[in-house]
Amino acid sequence: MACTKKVILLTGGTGLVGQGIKSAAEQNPQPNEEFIFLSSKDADLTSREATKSIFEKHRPTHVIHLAAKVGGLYGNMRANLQFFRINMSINDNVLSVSQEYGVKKVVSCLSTCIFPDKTSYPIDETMIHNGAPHTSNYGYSYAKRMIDVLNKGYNQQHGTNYTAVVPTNVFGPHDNFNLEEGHVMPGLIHKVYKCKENNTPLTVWGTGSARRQFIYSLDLGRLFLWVLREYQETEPIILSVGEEDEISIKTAAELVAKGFDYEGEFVYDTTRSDGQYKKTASNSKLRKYLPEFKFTPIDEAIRATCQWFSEHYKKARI
Ligand code: NAP
Ligand code: GFB
Repeated sequence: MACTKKVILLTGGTGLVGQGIKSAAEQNPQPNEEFIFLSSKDADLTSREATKSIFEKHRPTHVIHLAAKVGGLYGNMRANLQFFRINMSINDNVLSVSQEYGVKKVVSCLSTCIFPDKTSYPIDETMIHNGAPHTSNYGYSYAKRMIDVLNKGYNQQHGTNYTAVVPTNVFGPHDNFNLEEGHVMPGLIHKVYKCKENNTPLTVWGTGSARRQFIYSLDLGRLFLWVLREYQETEPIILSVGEEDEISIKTAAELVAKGFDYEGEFVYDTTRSDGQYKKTASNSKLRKYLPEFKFTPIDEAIRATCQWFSEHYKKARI
């Protein structure tokens, strides 16, 4: 029996995570799936009218909702208000218009930084609303938590099938390598690339002792497709490597140096904040579903991203 055609609209499809899903879909295509990868140039989703017209144009049956104002620790600390307001309007427009256009399934993207800062570890999916997030990114975090609230409301009152995934820190090709706005992994990759070129020491911001779990965008892309195709729950699911794979920022910097065969000196700028010390997340719910899923070894994934950055330096977001 022929499978019904799926028209899958990816908001924020041109970014790091969107392009990770694109690679995964190209590696494992399904004949009944058509993907549309949107950028903000196709439609500014803070505008309800623009959101409606892009849905009118593509008439999606499924939505992967990634579009957001996204940034690293220092970008968030400078603009919590904008992170809250812009993401609140994007999320409300996309979910309400999805309901209006009868979209069968929406998979939205949260982040492990939204969990309470003062918590027991490891963090799991039941803890999303158990207390205030870290002060460095409360704007982004509360706006993301409201996606979970919106999902519950639409599912209860309109019988929709809206769910969400919760990745840890993501890295890979097509990331934002801007030093002030971007995340730590692309920041370190951009810095080491320049330090190697200029034969200068690497400055790591903060003490280097903070700890993070990092997921490669291509692995996250494969997991997103599994959620779209197989995951039937409306409750969120954490998409992450295991707790045992959590590393310090110092180790992340050492792995990036190895990725570029850089042997220069490391300097720690402790005038810069460490942000949240850790946000150790459990992936046991994911492992119940996918016990055999293989994550790309982090040194391999970092070396591949260093190579991508070297090859795309001129066109990359820096
Ligand atoms: P990204 O690389 O910065 O991409 C953001 C995407 O959103 C781009 O396609 C951008 O379009 C689009 N966008 C931004 N503002 C928009 C607007 N007003 N209207 C329409 N589209 C807009 O971000 P990312 O890292 O891939 O993040 C994707 C999702 O993953 C986000 O929801 C983020 O919260 C989540 N996430 C990311 C991480 C991480 O470590 N990066 C971790 C956990 C969760 P343009 O290309 O036109 O700018
Ligand atoms: O990825 P990142 O910017 O954000 O990581 P968070 C910040 C950690 O890396 C801090 C250290 O401990 C910094 O001191 N660090 C060292 C650096 N060198 C650098 C560098 O060159 N650039 C950056 N950016 N950091 C974000 C949230 O938190 O996590 C976002 O603010 C989002 O909202 C994201 O959720 C996934 O991991 O601290």
